[in-house]
Amino acid sequence: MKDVTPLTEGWTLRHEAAAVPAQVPGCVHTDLLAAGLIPDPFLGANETEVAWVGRRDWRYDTVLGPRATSHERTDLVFDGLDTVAEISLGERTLGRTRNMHRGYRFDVTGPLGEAGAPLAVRFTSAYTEAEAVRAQLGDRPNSYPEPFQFIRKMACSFGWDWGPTLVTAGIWKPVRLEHWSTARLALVRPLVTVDGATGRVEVRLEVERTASGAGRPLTAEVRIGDRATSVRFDGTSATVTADVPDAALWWPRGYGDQPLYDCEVTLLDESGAALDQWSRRVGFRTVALDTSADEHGTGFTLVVNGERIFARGVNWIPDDVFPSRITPRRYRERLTQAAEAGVDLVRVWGGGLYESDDFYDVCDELGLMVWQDFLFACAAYPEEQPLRSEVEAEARENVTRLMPHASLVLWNGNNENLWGFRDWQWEEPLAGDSWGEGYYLGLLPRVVAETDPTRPYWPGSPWSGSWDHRPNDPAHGTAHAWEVWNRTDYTDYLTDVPRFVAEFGWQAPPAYATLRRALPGEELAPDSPGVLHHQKAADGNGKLDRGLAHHFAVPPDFDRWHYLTQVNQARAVATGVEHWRSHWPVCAGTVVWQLNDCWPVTSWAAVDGDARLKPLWFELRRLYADRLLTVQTRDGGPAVVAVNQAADAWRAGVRLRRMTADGEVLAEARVDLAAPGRTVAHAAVPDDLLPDAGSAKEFLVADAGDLRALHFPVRDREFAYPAPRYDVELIQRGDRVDVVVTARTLLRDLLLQADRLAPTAVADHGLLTLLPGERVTIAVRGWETPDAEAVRAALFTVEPA
Ligand code: BMA
Repeated sequence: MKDVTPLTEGWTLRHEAAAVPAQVPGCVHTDLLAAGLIPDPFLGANETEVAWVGRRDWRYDTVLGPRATSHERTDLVFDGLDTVAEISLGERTLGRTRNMHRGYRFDVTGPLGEAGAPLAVRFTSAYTEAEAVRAQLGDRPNSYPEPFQFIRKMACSFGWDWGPTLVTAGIWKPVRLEHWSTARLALVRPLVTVDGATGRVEVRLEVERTASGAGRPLTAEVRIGDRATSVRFDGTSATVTADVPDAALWWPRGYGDQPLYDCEVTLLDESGAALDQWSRRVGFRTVALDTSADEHGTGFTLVVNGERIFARGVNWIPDDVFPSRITPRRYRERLTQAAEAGVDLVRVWGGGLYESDDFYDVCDELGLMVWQDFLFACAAYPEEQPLRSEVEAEARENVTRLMPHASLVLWNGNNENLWGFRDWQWEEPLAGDSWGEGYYLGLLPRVVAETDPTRPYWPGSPWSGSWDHRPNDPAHGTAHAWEVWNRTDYTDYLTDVPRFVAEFGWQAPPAYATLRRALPGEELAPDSPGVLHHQKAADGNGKLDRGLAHHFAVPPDFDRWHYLTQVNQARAVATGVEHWRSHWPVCAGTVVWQLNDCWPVTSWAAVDGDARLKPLWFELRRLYADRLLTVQTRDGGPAVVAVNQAADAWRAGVRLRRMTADGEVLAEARVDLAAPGRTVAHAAVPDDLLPDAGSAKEFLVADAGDLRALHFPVRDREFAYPAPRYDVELIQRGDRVDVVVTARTLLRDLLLQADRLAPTAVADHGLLTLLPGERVTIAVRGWETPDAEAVRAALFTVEPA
């Protein structure tokens, strides 16, 4: 049987004349940080101070000990090198690499002598490589002033509109020695399908043989549960098909369970001795993308096990700008945060990574569908060498690696590049140069079809299905709704019904405690130097303020600015999701930009860079619940809408109240809605329930069970809010403190910023609107020193203009 020796210990990183201990997997920045040689780039403006690190070459060293193996072959295997590296063992150069998204294997068979042999990995700055390729192939348009499209490296490490420019290098994934004889499993591709009640795994495998192993009969055995199937073969490839009768289906969360089956592939020699083994978990489900034309345009609906699904999505970016720091535990924490917000689809965005298997394992377990972009974002990408063969190799490797995962439902060619070519004036400067079209419409669909034909492929996001329509035409395929954040007001989400909204979002600062930690000593202001440094979007704060000014008077002080920008973020996303979900099945998904952050920053994220939940996260939990009650416009007037994504029918008795800001009920009525499973039902709001927009103090409250929808006919700054009054009571209950707030007036978007009580404190509610007399209990955990005055200082609510 193959032997594996991990090579993660004993590395050093050479810095000037000294050698500092190096972590493998790891990267230069985290090693320098651990050695106290650079300040934490996430704090203050240290990012700028450490920019030199990305421009330098670096070297990692270790020693391979003397070899005590009886195996015929020894391979040195790197799962990932970031990025431009030369690997040498003793005097011998083993190879050179230029792609972060691939693994590398070198034959290092042979004795190393008593003392072993030095192993060195020399990294050239990614800038040197990217700039050289750019010089060779000619510049191409992109969205940021960095050469990220000229090198196969996580694009956002060069900086993004939410990310710092921290161009690192290092051995970012595990490295090991593999000792083997006769043959090893070089490639295992399980094609998982469902045929009636039978689950089928067709394993296509390729083996590599030693010279003495050539031509020897081998057996490949596939075991699923207690059933085994095998074939004998003497070449370098074989196919073994294993059937699982009455297979339990894997479902996205909310649609059923996530049964996973252990699938084990064993390679045996003619004596029956095991040579190599591969094991993963697989899940049985079918997945299709329905993009048929209809009276509304070209649809874009995911269909799993025959069930058409409205995707409740979020976009995922690398969870750390230094991805070697992302542990399995951290993936689980972040993805659980997504699942607990009601999310059922995560789109892995093309400026980041093909994530580690740990990510997809958690998605398999939680029933989170994964839409995986190929790694191209916001740029024209050259199709010539040396990039073309890297792209092909990387695509084949990652499609193969990820195909066991039941959660993976879609491969997508790129982020915004087809759109950029057509609508961002790229065509003229390109002057006929290649720009990536051949990847998205040629190479990548071919790689997916050849490697994993069980999954749908879509050329890009946004993309309309053909060049007949502009890539971002909302009536066709996927659309990104960015005009609204960039230029208008969030109420403009209501102007159309795209078939699938793959990106839209609104910025807000991170939690207070996150900013406080990131900006030590700074007096926080919306435009203080650190706050601005941790805002990477072009005119980001201008957009925040203009977005705010449509609804509120922009407050001069930081605390209220911080609160209101977070309210605006939640309201913006709510406006989009409520509207688009209410138009199911014409619209078949919303993928909020973005779930997470990669450092502490003002961004579109729902979970900030220190893992704290922004009010948007709590709002998502309401917006993405199976049942959503909302007030929308239908046939020219307000209607109450019941969106029911559960399997069971929802019969909603909705109590409607037309109220005033003082709590007076002007009219009351009941409407009954019946929404069969996975449908939407609506009913017009009766005329006498319509709040009078002219009065500036009337609004509509719709209640169904514990769900509530509110409709204010005028904007906040025109609304006659009362001066907010409430009572607060604290009740200690074991390790939590219940904060009981009783409203004495209308309280709109009441928020307890628990992290202001203590950096460790978390609350179980986000924004809450209370009518006069209503009471809510907010449970706070992680708060050792309960104090009513502190609570009052951490409670915010909308105030009269
Ligand atoms: C789209 C995304 C990202 C970006 C976001 C916010 O362009 O694909 O590139 O971060 O919008 O501007």
